[in-house]
Amino acid sequence: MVTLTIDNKQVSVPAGTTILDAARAVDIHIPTLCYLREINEVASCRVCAVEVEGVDKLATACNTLVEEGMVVHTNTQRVRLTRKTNVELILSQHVDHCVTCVRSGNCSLQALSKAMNIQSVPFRKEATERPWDPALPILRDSSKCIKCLRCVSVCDRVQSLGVWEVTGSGAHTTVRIRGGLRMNEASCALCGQCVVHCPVGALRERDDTETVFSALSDPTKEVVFQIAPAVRAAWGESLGLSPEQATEKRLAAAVRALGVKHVFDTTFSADLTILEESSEFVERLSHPESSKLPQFTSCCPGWVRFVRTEYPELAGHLSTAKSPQQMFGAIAKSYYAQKLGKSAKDIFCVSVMPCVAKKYEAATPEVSDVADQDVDVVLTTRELDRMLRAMQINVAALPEEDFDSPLGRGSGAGVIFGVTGGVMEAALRTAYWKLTGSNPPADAFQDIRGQKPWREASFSIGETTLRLAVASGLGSARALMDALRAGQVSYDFVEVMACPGGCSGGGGQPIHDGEDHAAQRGQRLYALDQESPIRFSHENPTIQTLYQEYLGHPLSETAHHLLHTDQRK
Ligand code: HC0
Ligand code: SF4
Repeated sequence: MVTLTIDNKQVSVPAGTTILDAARAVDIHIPTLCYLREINEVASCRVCAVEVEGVDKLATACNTLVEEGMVVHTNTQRVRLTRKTNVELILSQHVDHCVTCVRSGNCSLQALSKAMNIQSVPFRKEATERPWDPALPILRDSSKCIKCLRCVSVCDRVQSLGVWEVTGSGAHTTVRIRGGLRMNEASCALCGQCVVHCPVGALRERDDTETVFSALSDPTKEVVFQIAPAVRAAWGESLGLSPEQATEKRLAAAVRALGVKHVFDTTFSADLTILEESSEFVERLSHPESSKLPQFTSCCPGWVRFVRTEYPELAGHLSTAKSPQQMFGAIAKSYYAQKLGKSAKDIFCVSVMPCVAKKYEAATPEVSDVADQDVDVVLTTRELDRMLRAMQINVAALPEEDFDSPLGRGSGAGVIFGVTGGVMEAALRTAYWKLTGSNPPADAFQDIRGQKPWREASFSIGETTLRLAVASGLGSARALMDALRAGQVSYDFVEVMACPGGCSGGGGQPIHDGEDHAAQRGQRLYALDQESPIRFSHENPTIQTLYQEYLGHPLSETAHHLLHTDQRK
């Protein structure tokens, strides 16, 4: 242990601790801006400056390690003025259009400026905002970039894609797409991790809320909403609701309060995905000579994009099952349209997703089979928040309501799609039933749970032993794929989600700067699964009816037409 003094308090911490963490251990707050634990510890903003006795220059607390006998002051006049000057310098490089900025009220620079009582900025920068490339769901506004380098580090160190690079130095430092490419030319997975780690409004998702408001006021449209599993674990966070208030049923009521008549649940089509994907898996297992094993899950568009661009020779391992989002769109515009006595063009299908890449997926032609786009608009969890605010809805006061029928009912297996490992676990519950004719205990496969970025398990089902792997975060996915390609590992089934923690930690979820909420949200989904009266996708009565009335059986011709795609295209 190392003992030091911070603001006259004695503190003992393990060797290798930073001054920042040592201070936090005794409740002394040192502000930070660019810092992201274990991801970005470059001290580029110098907002965490502190004075160390006997050292001339101020130290940066986030990356200076403690030393025995060190005496640190975090709140002297010199420290305060230096921090203030550093923030003023950053502000002079940042176009502060706060009133129209999507991050206003949730911006670390705005909060610091207020905390440091900065009331004017000596220099002002001109706005150089670029127009959207409408093909892409992510926009970078370089006039708001504060060169904290978080996007560079997250994309490089967590996602292994290195889309961003730094050029120039000093006041001329710029962050740009590597090699000066445009975003659509870069190997971006569109995961949105750079967006959720940007402390300001320099990176954001395309805002599609007005398109949805227009559809809601169009009397010729039946607006059908689907809400993704992981949204229920996070939607209340930015609306100031406690977890007890932010229930699924209050979420259904909130969406209905926007004027939506058909409030459905992607958990329903997650069950449908499981029926198709586990049937495909059992099929591949029974023909190992001619089948591509391991089978890869295919519901995460960031992952699918990653496989196609980085490992195209392995794209045939992706399940042909479409994602729950796209299956929902196809069923809403065919089966459900018929039930309403309408045609596909009358249905306007909106999905609320914790994901930015889902906007791209919905616009991909090969996953739409009923209309030009089976899902018309994808909103992130953050955009849902904006719509509720724009409509002045007091969500906390809404009584709980049920989702609509029939596409509003899902099983606990469908709910856990939103947490890393959940798709695999849900698929195994149904694969077991398919292989043995009876259900396993619902929690039989829980060894695959956890937040370890790449984990393995094996389970015996009847005569068969299955070797499984789960990864979340594309850096872990790359390690797994490289090992697979080199023959160092061998699996039957692999689940990958592009975002660390799975959809719970998705790039469209509420932003809590520098904090990771994925694991906590995942626990809420597991709790909902436990409480669910149906724990198996194949026991969802709505799914059973859908097959009886419309699809026939899993992998039928109709199912192939509506629910599958060639992921190698
Ligand atoms: Fe998925 Fe996801 S990607 S797991 O398959 O949860 O269900 O489509 O909606 O939420 O985004 C499912 C699909 C989601 C989430 C996401 C989740
Ligand atoms: Fe990198 Fe994901 Fe951002 Fe694309 S969306 S630049 S892959 S972090």
